[in-house]
Amino acid sequence: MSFLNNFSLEGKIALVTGASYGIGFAIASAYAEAGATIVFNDIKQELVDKGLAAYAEKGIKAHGYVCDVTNEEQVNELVKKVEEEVGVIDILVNNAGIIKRIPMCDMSAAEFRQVIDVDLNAPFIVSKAVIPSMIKKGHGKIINICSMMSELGRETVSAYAAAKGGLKMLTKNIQCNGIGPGYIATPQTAPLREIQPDGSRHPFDQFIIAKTPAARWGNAEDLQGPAVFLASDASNFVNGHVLYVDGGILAYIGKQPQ
Ligand code: NAP
Ligand code: GCO
Repeated sequence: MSFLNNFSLEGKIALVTGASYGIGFAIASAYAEAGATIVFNDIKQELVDKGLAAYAEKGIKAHGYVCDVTNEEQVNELVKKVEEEVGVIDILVNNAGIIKRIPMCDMSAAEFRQVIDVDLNAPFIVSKAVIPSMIKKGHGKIINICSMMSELGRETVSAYAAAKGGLKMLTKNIQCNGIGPGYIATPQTAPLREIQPDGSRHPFDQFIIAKTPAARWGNAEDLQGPAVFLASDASNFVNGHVLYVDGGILAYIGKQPQ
């Protein structure tokens, strides 16, 4: 049997949270191409419907559910429904996430808690809901979508960095790994790439291009290969690892002054 069969997700059921669009949608689409059945959730029915249509456009018959990942009751209900209607979840990607770009001294405790709730507490809640059936089945894979901010801070993302740093440590588990995307062009980073009134690129956009050895923003498709690897048998001996997919930013101290 070819070694490449280890990368197949044939016959697997994958739950990707918050995957109506963005990184989650790209990862779920790659999983479908690798043979998995796709299950995803979003907070609003209209977004679930939009997501179902987007998957259908790619020839993917996904299963979409409304569920707020911070709500333990809704999460337990989601997992129960998926197990009844689709089957036991083999692969969980904790992708759903938010960011609030507010300097720490201007951020309220409630805003801080909201980011921690979605980006750290929710991966714990969803993982806890799917693990029992994985244990019963004798296998399962969990992939946490961390961030470069699992390693670095920045003036306006202290809550997000705290959450993603915690998520990196929650990833230190068996058959659990993480992906740390760099700066990826999705709705979440759209404000950082807005064209300025004078038609110039956003200063942060220029900063990231200069800082990234690959000299570009990442796109969600850059994460598909790493995500399939971590969800497949090809990574069965890999545990607790965060795979950074960042165009080289974390590996590079910066251009030396001429
Ligand atoms: P995005 O475009 O903002 O999409 C986030 C998704 O999560 C949306 O579908 C959103 O649904 C959903 N979501 C948010 N809160 C939720 C909740 N409580 N329950 C259920 N779904 C919820 O973000 P993205 O750029 O695709 O990022 C996806 C993941 O990658 C996040 O964890 C993010 O932190 C991480 N990440 C992103 C980047 C980047 O540069 N883009 C880099 C590193 C890591 P709604 O639209 O209904 O809110
Ligand atoms: C920001 C960005 C980053 C990216 C990503 C980097 O405001 O700095 O949103 O946080 O989303 O997490 O890995």
